[in-house]
Amino acid sequence: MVSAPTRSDAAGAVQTWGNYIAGEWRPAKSGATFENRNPANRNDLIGRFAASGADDVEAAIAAAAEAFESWRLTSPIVRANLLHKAANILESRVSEVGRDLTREEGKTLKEGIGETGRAVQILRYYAGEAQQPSGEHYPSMGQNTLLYTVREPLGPTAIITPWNFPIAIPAWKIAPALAFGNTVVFKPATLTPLCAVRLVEALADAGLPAGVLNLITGSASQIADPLVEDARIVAISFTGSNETGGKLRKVTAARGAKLQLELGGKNPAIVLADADVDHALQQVLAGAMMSTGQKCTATSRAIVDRRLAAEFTEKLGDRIRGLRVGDPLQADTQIGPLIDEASADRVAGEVEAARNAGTRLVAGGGRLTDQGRDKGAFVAPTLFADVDSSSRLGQEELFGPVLGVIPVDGLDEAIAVANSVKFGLSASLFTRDLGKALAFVQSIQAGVVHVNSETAGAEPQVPFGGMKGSSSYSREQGKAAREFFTQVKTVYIDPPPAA
Ligand code: UN1
Repeated sequence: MVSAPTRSDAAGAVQTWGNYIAGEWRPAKSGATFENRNPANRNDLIGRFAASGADDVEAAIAAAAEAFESWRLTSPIVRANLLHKAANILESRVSEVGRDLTREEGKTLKEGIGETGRAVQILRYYAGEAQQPSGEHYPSMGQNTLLYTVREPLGPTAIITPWNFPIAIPAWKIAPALAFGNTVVFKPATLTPLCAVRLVEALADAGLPAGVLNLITGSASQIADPLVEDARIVAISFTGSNETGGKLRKVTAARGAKLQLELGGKNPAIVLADADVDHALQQVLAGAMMSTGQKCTATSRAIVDRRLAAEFTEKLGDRIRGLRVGDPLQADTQIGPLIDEASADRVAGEVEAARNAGTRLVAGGGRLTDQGRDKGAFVAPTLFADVDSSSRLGQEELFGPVLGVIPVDGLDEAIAVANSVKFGLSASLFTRDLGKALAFVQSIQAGVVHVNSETAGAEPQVPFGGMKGSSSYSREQGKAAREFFTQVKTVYIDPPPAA
């Protein structure tokens, strides 16, 4: 049996959750389900979710296509009111949903509740955006011509999201899609379906009309192709791996669909000799280790002036060794597990390979299995010193709590090293020198640039996205979201000739 979502699980009962299609919670047509387990404790079964197939995708797309005909004509003010209502509903559930997020994804409770609050803020932001002016009035050659543009919705869209921000990223894609009159088929990461259910539930409870937002859970290998290849899906917004991003580029180029990609990062924090060292240490630590390093905006390279490098590395190592790693539902835990066993083994393998290549390990260095941590996907927060920028550790995104210090001589070399990777998502500089800050802002190849703050974080009112291999030149959030989720119609209106 598929449960309608409930917000408090009966003690001990394991629920089965459905897809949400055409305004109804339904099991997969095949009846198949998959299990979702807590990455901090594999004995904790969170629930069973619909393992969808091509026929479920078909039903979701058909519902989104049908609903588009009336949703595109619905007043933006009505759409705004629905988003406001959903924001209020989610806000009233913020501690329960934040707890679900932590149990399912593994980031700390503070981060889980914080991210849920962020989703609330995003829903509110797009409720406001929906009410902003759209289109422009232009002068015309024709004396009496009314010449203007309007921005119209695209149609049914596919929203494909990762597990690392399991409620904020879906909110920042779905809210603008809906605000500007599109309908949605939402395919969340297989590892975090409960957060997807919680977000959809808030929008459904707010009174979103049937078919406007459809959720299909399950494995990408079963549902991605029928979703992204369907001609009715006119636009796709995806955050995830460069590998999947590359496949989506091919599919959408071949059939002419609009595509927005947010991919990986190998984000540098440059620390100059004149920086406030304590502040830089604290920000670099947070940028590298919060959410167990599993952010595409995480800091994974500390590029430090050689005069400071030894002292900085030693102090950072002390702080990293002092981090409390454990059950993220415990209030005093600072670092939770990785998302699953496979990720923990993969990251531990990368750490082992870097050690074998002779890189100097300062802190951490592998799986943690004591203090009950053998039940979960725990990896020690890890620091390497004197990293060679051209090594794998210096170039590839590891997506875990692993940071390398790369010593350099001054700002020019720091920027050259920072830019020497295929990614360009976010970057930080720590300095007191305004001239150096401005030179950094001008030459760093990154879509999001920070001076004296960490590389992660994204406020909803400004564009977010990367340069080079991190993105697809389009941006998300802020006013950029309207550009992606609408298309322009140019209108000439002339009076009929006088009789
Ligand atoms: C943040 O830094 O708070 O998947 C947001 C990611 C990014 C979002 C980062 N797309 O990690």
